Amino acid sequence: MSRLVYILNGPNLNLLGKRQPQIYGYETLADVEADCRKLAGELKLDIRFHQSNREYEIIDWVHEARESAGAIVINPAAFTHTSVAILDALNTFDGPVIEVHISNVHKRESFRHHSYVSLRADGVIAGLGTQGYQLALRRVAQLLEEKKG
Ligand code: CA2
Repeated sequence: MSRLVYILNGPNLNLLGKRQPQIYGYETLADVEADCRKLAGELKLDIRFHQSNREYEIIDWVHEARESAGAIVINPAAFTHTSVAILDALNTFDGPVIEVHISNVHKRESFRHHSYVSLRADGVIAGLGTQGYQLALRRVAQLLEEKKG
């Protein structure tokens, strides 16, 4: 099983740390990527870290992951609540999928309470801030170990 993990981020997450810190905190997406790279090194995982404001790019990365990756960590951002297309793409991926939300979506507007991606995700992390990405990576490392047997 490949130890490559795709970490995918949806629309507006490029603004992380620059707006609405009361909801999303002060870390930028570059900080999150650096933290993930450091932890991935410790866990002996390789990562591809991407962000896009375009749904089709996220779908294309999921297709790429099908060819080479062992797991996907995804914060689909607003596409969480709207995208059957991302759900369909994730359903073609065989390895573990962990869904991450920085904020506690269940404490927010009701339209954030439903996630299409959760219909595929093996685990969901919400409301733990940007630390959620690292917790997701730790879980993925464990699941990949278990699969190795
Ligand atoms: O809590 C999360 O991680 C979300 O996925 C973030 C999405 C939101 O639509 C989801 O309901 C929950 C929004 C991402 C926007 O990111 C920003 C970051 C900083 C400033 C403005 C937007």
